[in-house]
Amino acid sequence: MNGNLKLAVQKKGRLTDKSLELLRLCGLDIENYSERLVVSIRNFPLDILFLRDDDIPEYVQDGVADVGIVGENVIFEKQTEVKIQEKLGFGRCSLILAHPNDKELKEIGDLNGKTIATSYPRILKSFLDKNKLDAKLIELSGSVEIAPSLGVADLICDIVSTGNTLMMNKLKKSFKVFDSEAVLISSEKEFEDANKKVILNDILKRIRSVLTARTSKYLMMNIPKDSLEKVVRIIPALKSPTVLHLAEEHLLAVHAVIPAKTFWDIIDDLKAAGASGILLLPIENLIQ
Ligand code: PRT
Ligand code: ZN
Repeated sequence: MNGNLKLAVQKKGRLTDKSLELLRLCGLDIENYSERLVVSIRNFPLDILFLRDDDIPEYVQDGVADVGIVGENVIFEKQTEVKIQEKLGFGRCSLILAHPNDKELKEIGDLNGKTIATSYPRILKSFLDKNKLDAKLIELSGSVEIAPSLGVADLICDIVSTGNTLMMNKLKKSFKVFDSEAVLISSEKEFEDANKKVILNDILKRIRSVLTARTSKYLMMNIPKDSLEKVVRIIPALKSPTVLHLAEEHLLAVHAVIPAKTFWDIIDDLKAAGASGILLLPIENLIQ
């Protein structure tokens, strides 16, 4: 026991690289971790435990790990008692019901009497119960998408992100069961070691700063002095823009942090107001 916060991360899979990238952006110096079960961070009181994603909710619930990064789909399937501390904005996917292209499914009631193959029996069962549906459930641990063509099931209930797997297996989406993304979880119970709470709050503060920075950009431009009022009205800045004098007297430089997605909506208005030399830069961290 070294007093470090123990964070469980998927050992090898879709969430591994993104989880480690997020931690690196939080300033954590992660050494080469290949094939190691536990890695201690040199410049932060944190140990990373590399585990199968299916085990992470239970390990966090039982206190083997203090916190973990895992998909919401796994948490709900495992029905563990854990607290979601932060949604992390990656690993986005949906659990959906799909059926062969040449079949029809008009309304949700048409699921009655059907056979559905899935690796998510608990989530599917609660969806069926909530909608008062009576369908037969077949649990498969993988390759769920081939179940209809093998004649094993009428439908599947599986994770989809791009939809390519459905297309390649001639399947069509019918109903969405739920949306998922990677989240940071902790146990429902308070930590016994108060210092771990301090470490968790520090890492959460850093994660939130990285996440806000991802959706924000730094906008810079030069404008004619007399356009200032107009330009300030156009910019959807998070805080009041910075205005700087330039060597050329009739010009001003304006800098602002804006929500990234608004850039293309305001660019024409900025140009019409006389803005020139417009630059949009990424932000690594943003402390509000
Ligand atoms: O070995 P371990 O048990 O740790 O990993 P795993 O194989 O169980 O999980 P992994 O690495 O495949 O996925 C980890 C997590 O990533 C999942 O629990 C989800 O939260 C999330 N995620 C995001 C996905 C997908 N996108 C995804 N597309 N998980 C699985 N898929 C699979 C899906 O099951 C289907 O087979 O990809 C296929 C569909 O993808 P598209 O792009 O063709 O629609
Ligand atoms: Zn898994």
